[in-house]
Amino acid sequence: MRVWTLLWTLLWTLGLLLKEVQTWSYQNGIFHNSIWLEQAAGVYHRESRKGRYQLTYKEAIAVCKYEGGALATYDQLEAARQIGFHVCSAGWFDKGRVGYPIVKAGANCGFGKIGIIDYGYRLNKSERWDVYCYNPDAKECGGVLTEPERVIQSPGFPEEYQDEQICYWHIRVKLGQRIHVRFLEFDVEDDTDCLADYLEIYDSYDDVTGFVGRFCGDYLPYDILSTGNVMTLKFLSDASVTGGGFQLLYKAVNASMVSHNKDYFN
Ligand SMILES: [Ca+2]
Repeated sequence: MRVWTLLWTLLWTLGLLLKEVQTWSYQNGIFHNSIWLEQAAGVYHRESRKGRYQLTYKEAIAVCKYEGGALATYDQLEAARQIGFHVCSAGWFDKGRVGYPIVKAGANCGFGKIGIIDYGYRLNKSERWDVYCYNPDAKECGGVLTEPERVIQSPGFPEEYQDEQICYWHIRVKLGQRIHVRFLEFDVEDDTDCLADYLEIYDSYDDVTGFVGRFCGDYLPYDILSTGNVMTLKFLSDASVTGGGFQLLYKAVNASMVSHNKDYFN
């Protein structure tokens, strides 16, 4: 009897998972939900706050350690790759090795190969790359949001946010819907080009494609409407000077209604 109950629960969970998977997006045959996969496998990709390929080996170790993790091993990276983790950026991983995980062969990435594209153990640890970290218990602010309507706030709001925050919010509403974002309050350390603290918005389910804008200062950004049913928000604060934070409201709107120029918030 107990075996049947167990089996039933297992099948049910599997069914739910499969149902979920169907709603996620494939792009060029690649399972493009790397963030969820990152969480599932505990492996994730980070670049320096200064941009791509800026981390020495020592700095790469510090990035992972800061978030409570460690450099991913080759096996961890490969395990993540096998469930679809695909990133087209070379990063440090365990023992001073550099490479990146490729799921689908492409001319512009991975030399047309699939697997871990392995640059090997680097003799020069001052070379600058991104990094692959491993932390199955990573607890960050942000999350995956599927509600049709919700308020998103900077960590600790209405208190000031703290230094050294990294948050990712991935919004996914129903297929055929779009996401309308309205800012309610906004006060993020002001800086030319928003290099210190910022909120970035992507019209996609990752922070790789569909860049919409980077915001800081205390002007309320304009409303934003996604083109599809997914959106990503990334908030980052550096080591000093904070601000009041931000609060915004997103709402799912039916794509067919958008052309009527309605104000969905009234
Ligand atoms: Ca700051």
